Amino acid sequence: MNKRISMLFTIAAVAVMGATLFGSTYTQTQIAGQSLDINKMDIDVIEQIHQMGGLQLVMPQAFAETDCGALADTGRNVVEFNLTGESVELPIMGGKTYNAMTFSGQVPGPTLRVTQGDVVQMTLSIPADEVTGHGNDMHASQMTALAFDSVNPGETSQYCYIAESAGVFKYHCSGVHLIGMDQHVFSGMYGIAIVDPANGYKKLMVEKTSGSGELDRQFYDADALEFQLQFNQLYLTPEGNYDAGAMFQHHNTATVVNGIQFGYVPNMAHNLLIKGDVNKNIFVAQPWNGLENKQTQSQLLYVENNQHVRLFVENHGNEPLFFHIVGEILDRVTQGNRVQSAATETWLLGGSQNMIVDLVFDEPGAYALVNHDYAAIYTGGIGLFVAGDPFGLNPILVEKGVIPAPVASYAYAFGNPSDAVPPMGMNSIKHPAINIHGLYTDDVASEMQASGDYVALWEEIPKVAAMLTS
Ligand SMILES: [Cu+2]
Repeated sequence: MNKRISMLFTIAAVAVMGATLFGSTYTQTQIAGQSLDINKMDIDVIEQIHQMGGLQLVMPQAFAETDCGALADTGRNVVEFNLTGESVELPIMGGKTYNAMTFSGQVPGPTLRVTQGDVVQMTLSIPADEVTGHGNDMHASQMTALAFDSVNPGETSQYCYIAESAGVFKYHCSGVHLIGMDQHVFSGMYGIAIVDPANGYKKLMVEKTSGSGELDRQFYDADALEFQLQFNQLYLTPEGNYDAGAMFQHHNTATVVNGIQFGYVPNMAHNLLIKGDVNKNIFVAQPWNGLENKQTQSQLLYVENNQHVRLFVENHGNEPLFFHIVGEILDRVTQGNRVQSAATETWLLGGSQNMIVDLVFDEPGAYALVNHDYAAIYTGGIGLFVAGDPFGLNPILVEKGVIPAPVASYAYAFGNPSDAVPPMGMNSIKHPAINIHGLYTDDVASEMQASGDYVALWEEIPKVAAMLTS
């Protein structure tokens, strides 16, 4: 496309966006008819504006930044990020389903992980039978929002950008020309991009007092066991449809972590291990208890004691997130690539805000991560980390042959939930095993199982139970 035509399209697109944002009395037909018919535009007028410097207003650099070929030619590392926009039915608490919209059949969408300076090549495909168009606004990019315009069913669109800033960044559907963006996001079309700092993460310093009461600084290597925790709300009618009225009044019907209410709490297998009875719950709320839930059976987050743990946390919701871990102190909070706090009890994230939490779990035990808004806790905004072997299970697991030798965390026996584990980055400690857990369609879960990289606990738990009771 030559530059003049590009500019014309850009001007037209600005008009469309302006009309969509501010001109609520316009119909889409009027907008399209008015702004996209370049044959009726006065080329001389455009040229005059150009000579006056007026086109600076539409950020000419954006042409280069969205040009995938030009960016690839710079020699930078190019990372492809392919997404499909599809509406599906997914389970919610209480045995029902809701009408979800997803990136690639899962909520949240797949996590993108790149290094600062990489080129991201984002491709969004919408199947021909999809009921609506979808867009994708990636907050890790710094380019004109025009590139995020929606893609129609049966079509594919692509844009490229350089991930210039390190940190955690939301991406989300931008609706159909911004219309319905709220519905699409709260129905599940959100995810994160993690941009690792070009020079890697920093080692962690934890300041404590030693046994004699002396001030003591302990240092942990930059490599860490990593988790991702994405908070959001659901606004649903009893029939499982998006309830815009509830959203406008901030009356959410559920708080979700990685798409699920109470997704990281014990299940019947944990009941059996700790209480000796699958029916004796060990936690106040265990709504995803049974094997029949398959990939949505609740699972716990396992860490070792004295291990550097790094959490990538994003608040996708309309409500504030008061992130707290019961029984722990957040040893370091980083936003972007700058430390914001050390040794803080709770950190506040507003809507579409994120942070990286570094911490060490010193003592064996169960530690609840919460949104310390009590309404959020009781509607699902809680999950459990289990550090070390607080229940003294190592001897019995070894004796019964579940594991060959004592382990530093239960992750070695059962794995950590896949939806809480981000892709590996430059300072990632590999999880001992990863189990299939998440708000996935059955197709997504089947593909993960077929890959052989993940443990399907709904098949393994009966085998472990048989070993334990033999
Ligand atoms: Cu959408």
